[in-house]
Amino acid sequence: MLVVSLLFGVLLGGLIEVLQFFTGRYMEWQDIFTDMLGALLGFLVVQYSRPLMLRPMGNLSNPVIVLLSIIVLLVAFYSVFYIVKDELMMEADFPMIADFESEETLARWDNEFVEQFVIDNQLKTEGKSSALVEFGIGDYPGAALEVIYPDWSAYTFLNISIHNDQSDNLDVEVKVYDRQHQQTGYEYSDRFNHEVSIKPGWSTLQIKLLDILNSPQGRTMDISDIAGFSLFIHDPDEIKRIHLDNIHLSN
Ligand SMILES: [Ca+2]
Repeated sequence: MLVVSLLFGVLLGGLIEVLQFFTGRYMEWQDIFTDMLGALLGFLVVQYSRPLMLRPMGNLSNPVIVLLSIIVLLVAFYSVFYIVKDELMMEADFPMIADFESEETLARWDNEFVEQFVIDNQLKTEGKSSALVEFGIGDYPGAALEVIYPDWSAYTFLNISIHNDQSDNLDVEVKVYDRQHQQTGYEYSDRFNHEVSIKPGWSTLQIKLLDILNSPQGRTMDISDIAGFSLFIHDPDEIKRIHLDNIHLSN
């Protein structure tokens, strides 16, 4: 029973990870481990509740086991459904990359290295809302969009609306990289880095995709297989805030 539970967890977890990989998400072994732990926990719950059951273990006519199996299946299939739905939404919105119109799209970002990354309805250049990003004190606080539509080859410019909430200029760095960059170890010379000084208030940053294409040393970036985009600042000595909106490609 334990072996079956673990295998079931690993298989389902693996299926989700493979699906994420093929749709542009990262394969995270940590997630498979979490799925395994979930399966183990499910097994322990079944074991622990065995004395309370009316029928003996080991057959599918046991209502507790059937119920638990249904719950596990529903959770697993909800994850798959959620990923597919988000991928379709991302594809439909493209060449809009991030418009910050819904809370759920924030899940595409890695916001581990910022103090705050929330939808804000006060400031915006597009739609009803933007994202408030708060950078804490540290070496390179920043936010990275890691679930991204990869094929930028039909476009000429990357456009980003940035609101500098401070009353003096703020130096912001933009980073763009392709899948090969991830696979070869995130070398600084192998990605697009662009530092820009943003004046107080709204600015529209327009970056030529040709510059991104030619940025890696010794090769051209695969503009049809973009894997990530991030915004960060260097070593702030106090908390800095910006608003982000309308990150999109254009011709
Ligand atoms: Ca917006």
